[in-house]
Amino acid sequence: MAVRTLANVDAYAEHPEKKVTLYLLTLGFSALLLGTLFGPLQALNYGGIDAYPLLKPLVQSYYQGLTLHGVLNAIIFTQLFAQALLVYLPARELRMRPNMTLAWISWWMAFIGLGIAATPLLGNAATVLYTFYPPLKGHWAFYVGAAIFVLSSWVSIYLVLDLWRRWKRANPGKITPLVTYLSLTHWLMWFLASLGLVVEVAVFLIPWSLGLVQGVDPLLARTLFWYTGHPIVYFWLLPAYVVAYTILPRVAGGKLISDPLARLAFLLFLLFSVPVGFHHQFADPGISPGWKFLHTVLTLMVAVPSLMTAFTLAASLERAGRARGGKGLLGWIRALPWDNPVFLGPTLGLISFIPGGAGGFVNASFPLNQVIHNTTWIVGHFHLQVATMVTMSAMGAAFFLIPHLTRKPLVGIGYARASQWLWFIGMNLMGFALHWMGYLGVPRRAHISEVVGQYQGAAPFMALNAISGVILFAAAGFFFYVLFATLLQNRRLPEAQTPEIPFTEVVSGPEGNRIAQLTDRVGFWFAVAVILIVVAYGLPLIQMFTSLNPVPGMRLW
Ligand code: HEM
Ligand SMILES: [Cu+2]
Repeated sequence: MAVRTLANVDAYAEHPEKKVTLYLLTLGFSALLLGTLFGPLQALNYGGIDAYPLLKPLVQSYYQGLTLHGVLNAIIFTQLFAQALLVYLPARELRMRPNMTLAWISWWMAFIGLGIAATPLLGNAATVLYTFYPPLKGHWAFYVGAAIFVLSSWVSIYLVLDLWRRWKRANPGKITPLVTYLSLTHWLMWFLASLGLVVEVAVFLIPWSLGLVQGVDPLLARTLFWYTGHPIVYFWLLPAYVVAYTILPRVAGGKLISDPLARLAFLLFLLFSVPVGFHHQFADPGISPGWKFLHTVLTLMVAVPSLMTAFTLAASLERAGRARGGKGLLGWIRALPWDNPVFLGPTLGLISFIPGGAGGFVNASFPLNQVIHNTTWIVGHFHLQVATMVTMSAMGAAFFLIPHLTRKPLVGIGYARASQWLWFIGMNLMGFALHWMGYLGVPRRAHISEVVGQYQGAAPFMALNAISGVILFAAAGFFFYVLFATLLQNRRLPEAQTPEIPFTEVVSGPEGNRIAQLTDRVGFWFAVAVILIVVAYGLPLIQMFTSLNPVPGMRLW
């Protein structure tokens, strides 16, 4: 008896990977908490209300806050969530333990890298936004910390590859299980994708910020940045898709319609996520329109797996709704479990992804981009994508993952529900307003509340921004209350009641399916992905590397 009680005290004895997952998740959500604090203030700014004089001396400028917002939310939180979810889920699915030494190394690298980068950010020595385009020059610690943080994700790549290889060896001839397949393609894609950023930071920005070289070529730096900068959004998105494909159907009370289609979508992401970055450089000089056009076409290709996803998931949810007794054309929608916050997060996120994705087509269409480039339209677009779809899926996942990892039951389910609805409403209102203002020509990344008079035509939409800022502040408050009240309580469920990960069953499985078998040739597809990248980036990069034109850095803040 005594022994059993003791075992109960160390909740992680049997599953040490739970603890490292919890650490990654908690660090990620803490970054989100700090980063999100600035969001409502930015929304007020775009509503003509200036709260920044109140923040001095803690925060020196609007732009310092915006740098923290972008870095903590879009880089730190997203990566940590991917590292937590997409190592843990495959381990659980395969019933195997990841290499724990390396798992902890990945956590420490993330933690230390974050600490190093945070110091100059908080000290106003790297107010360069999360894109840190040269010649704006931040403190070296910002680049060094960011590099260590990103390299931590390479350890996660290795962890999943290692799990997969061990499983394959033990199960020769079998098709990779679904969650593991999705995670594996995600990590392989990220390996290829991250190379641009790693080269930009290691070869150019770090030596430059340390004073070892005098200048950096802005065009090459931006090209390397966007080589990673587009696929990084799929790196953020795919963990949300894993939740949507492999968990949501079960939570909705149904099954995933098709396992092979899910694999095919992720395979297409592996192939087409990277060779598209010039759609962020339509307005850049020094890249010929032919290359920009090629990237436009490839960008439209990478929309295909998301369109597929829309159909597969909508069909799975419809099936779930009908299984729950929903009748008629729309009755299945009402029958879904709208009172379950685990369902609400990813589902409301997916709904927001529809207008979000539509805007993405506009952004990607070469000439149309001229209308909205660098306006608030872009901010409206990606808040529907990353700040809604990805973030809400992570919130939904936290509602079941944290009880699963800690055996602590969710506290305040009503607040959890409210947080999801308010986040959804707030983001969609703000997204609408920012799109419209962008269309009217209001620039993004601007402390416009200092010059309100200039944008009178946008007044109604500015009012909407201010309102959505207040709604989102409440949404964030409710969510973080639930999160931390759950984590900090002492109650634990008995061992036997540990909630399991609600992995979905599938209607049509991979066995004997041609597509599933083809997709499982991971090495071959990886090689195809490399070839596509060489085709889309090889020549332009060679040209840029052989005609470098470095310019000195500046600090304008
Ligand atoms: C309370 C919720 C949030 C609100 C009200 C909010 C609001 C805003 C606003 C108004 C801007 C535009 C600032 C400007 O261009 O000057 C902005 C920028 C941005 N937000 Fe959010 N946001 C929120 C949450 C998030 C989340 C959860 C993420 C990502 C996971 C995110 C990622 C970003 C990024 C990447 C930028 C661009 C930063 C830049 O241009 O350098 N935001 N946000
Ligand atoms: Cu992009």
